[in-house]
Amino acid sequence: MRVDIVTLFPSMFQGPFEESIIKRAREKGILSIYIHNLRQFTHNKHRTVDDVPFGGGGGMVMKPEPLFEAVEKIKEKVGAVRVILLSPQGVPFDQGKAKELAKVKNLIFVCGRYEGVDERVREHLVDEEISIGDYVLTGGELAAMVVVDVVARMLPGVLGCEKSAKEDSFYEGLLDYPHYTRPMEFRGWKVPEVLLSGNHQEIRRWRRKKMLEVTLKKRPDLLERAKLDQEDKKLLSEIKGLFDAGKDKENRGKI
Ligand code: 4FV
Repeated sequence: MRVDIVTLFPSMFQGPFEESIIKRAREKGILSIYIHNLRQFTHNKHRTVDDVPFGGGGGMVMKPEPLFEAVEKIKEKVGAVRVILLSPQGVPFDQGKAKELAKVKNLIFVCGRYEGVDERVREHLVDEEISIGDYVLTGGELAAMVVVDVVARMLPGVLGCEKSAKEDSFYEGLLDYPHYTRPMEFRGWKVPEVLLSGNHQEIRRWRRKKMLEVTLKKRPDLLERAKLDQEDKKLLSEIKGLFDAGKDKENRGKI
């Protein structure tokens, strides 16, 4: 996969893409990342990339010309590419969107600043908009980093043998099961026996049950969308039974 990022702050990308998994993915040639300074695509003395909003109001708006020139220059070099604008108006980013983007060969990310980009950029230059959350960032750079990080993990060969993305939280729309490592007992807190049993059938069942339990407790909204098989539904009814019993006991306690 090739990723091109258009930004006013190229140096922001120094840290995140030069460590650990992303660094190795670049070294293995699975992922190549190119950072472009938007000012390179201006031609006046002040290298202007923004201007006052028509119709008045505070803040500045990013001009269309530098952004169009930047993206079109990259397209000349890269060919077929999907252009993504990071903005609060975008489609909420999630693992499903990441899985979809991981299948795309070339991506260009446009990082907004100030009040945002001129609307003609959104209408005529961008293929899709993505939002990483319902809050306002100072710029699209952090959002681009988040999206590239999540998508990179989904690329075949990026996650070594230690883990496959298939085991991820959210891969099947559920939260992850609890993880334990040595010591077996820490400050009197023990690791669940089943994980020490070597009985992989039992361990798989326990982990599945925990994924359902944790998701029911922390993100019941995800359960509606999750793909659950018969065994899951059976486990879930057991869990709900326990939950309700627990609630009743709790309520009885209150009386
Ligand atoms: C954002 C988000 C975001 C809006 C104005 C940058 C800022 C400024 N991007 N998900 N939430 N962008 O807040 O992606 O230009």
